[in-house]
Amino acid sequence: MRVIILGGDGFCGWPTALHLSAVGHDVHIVDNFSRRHADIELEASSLTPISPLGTRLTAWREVGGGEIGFHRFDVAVDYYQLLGLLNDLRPDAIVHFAEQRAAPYSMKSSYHKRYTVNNNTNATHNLLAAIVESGQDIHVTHLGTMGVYGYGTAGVKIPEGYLRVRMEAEDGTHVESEILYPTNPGSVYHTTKTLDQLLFAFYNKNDEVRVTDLHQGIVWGTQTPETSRDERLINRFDYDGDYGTVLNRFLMQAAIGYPLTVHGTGGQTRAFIHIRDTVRCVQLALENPPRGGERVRIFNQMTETHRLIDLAKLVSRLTGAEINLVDNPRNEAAENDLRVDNRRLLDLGLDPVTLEDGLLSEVTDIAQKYSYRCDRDKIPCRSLWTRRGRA
Ligand code: NAD
Ligand code: USQ
Repeated sequence: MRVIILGGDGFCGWPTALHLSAVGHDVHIVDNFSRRHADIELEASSLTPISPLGTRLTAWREVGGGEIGFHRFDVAVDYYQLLGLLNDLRPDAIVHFAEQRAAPYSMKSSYHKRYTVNNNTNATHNLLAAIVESGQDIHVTHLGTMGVYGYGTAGVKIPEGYLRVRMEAEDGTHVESEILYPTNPGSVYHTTKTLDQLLFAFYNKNDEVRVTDLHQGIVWGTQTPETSRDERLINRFDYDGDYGTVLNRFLMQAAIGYPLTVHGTGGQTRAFIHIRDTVRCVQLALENPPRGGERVRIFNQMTETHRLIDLAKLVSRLTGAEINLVDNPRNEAAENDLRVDNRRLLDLGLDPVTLEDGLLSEVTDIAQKYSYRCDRDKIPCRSLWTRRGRA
């Protein structure tokens, strides 16, 4: 299958590109390096020493992985380059990772809010409009987020995208329907993912664009079998207060003896998935596409849920790290339950990597090995979106 990967230089996109290439697909990356530019803006960098994309692609060729194409442009701006690429390559599928993905970054200032909305909404809309204008039947697989649902479920398992509802009509009879699960985003970033959902629903209804939307939890871990094949292929590992996600931050903090930064009481429950499962899930979604005319397919791409305080205790048990309950910089519920239906990817054959399997090796193989590259000043979360901190 010929696959274009939008955002293929990023944390999820790079290992996905290698994995799809390794299993025999013809892969082409599109990226504008906005994530690398954000590192320059934030004066932060990946804990792991990532190579320039050209070096990565040469290394992949040299280890026998094959040719991966690269096209540098901004999907949110360069519409005619995108359309031209679709007409040249005539791909079977496009995987869409090309969005600004950090909630704290999206809440830093009005500039960051506007950038995130412009970038994410226009990237998704340009993609859909270009597919329609190209006249091709291309399957879009999009990386969405569990955060579109919000994290409070009143004890109900979050279904995969759609909610069955029963409404009372004026004559007292009942009408049943399935609607998109009501959105409840917690940041400007998460809000853009709810806007994406509406764009997909419209283009699917109006133009029969085939879409799989993967509502992914927090990704942890760094390497996949392919990125481990040569140090030039190493994946990025973000630990700074804007882009670092919670479990990878805890692992790095444990490795350098920095008390684990639990926001508030740590009663927040979130969904998690290992990066090795991310790449497999994308493969499963691509190789099992929706039929023509099928509504947008939504899979909950997560494998475990955990309370943050329990995660911190687990990391502390494994490493002896101290736990520090810090003021929560975010406007979010202090505690929540989270139960999630994820049967559809399991039914397609996903065999999850569990936290218990992978945590310790992640601390030793990655976090400790590269701890000399850590800048401790970049660890605190300085993006505040509580009322007291609003700019
Ligand atoms: P990332 O920032 O590492 O990668 C995104 C890539 O897209 C970067 O290489 C960036 O340069 C590129 N990009 C962004 N805007 C672009 C544009 N307009 N044109 C061209 N390229 C552009 O992020 P990631 O962690 O790999 O996340 C990828 C996707 O997965 C995101 O959409 C994110 O919302 C979703 N996701 C990530 C996680 C996670 O924990 N990392 C969890 C759930 C969902
Ligand atoms: N948190 C801490 N300590 C830290 C960092 C974070 O307690 O040092 C807390 C946050 O307050 C929050 C939770 O951990 O309650 C998760 O924060 P996070 O930064 O790990 O994840 P989040 O902001 O939700 O975003 C990440 C990705 C995003 C993706 C999302 C999936 O950056 O792209 O969409 O996870 S989900 O969380 O399921 O919505």
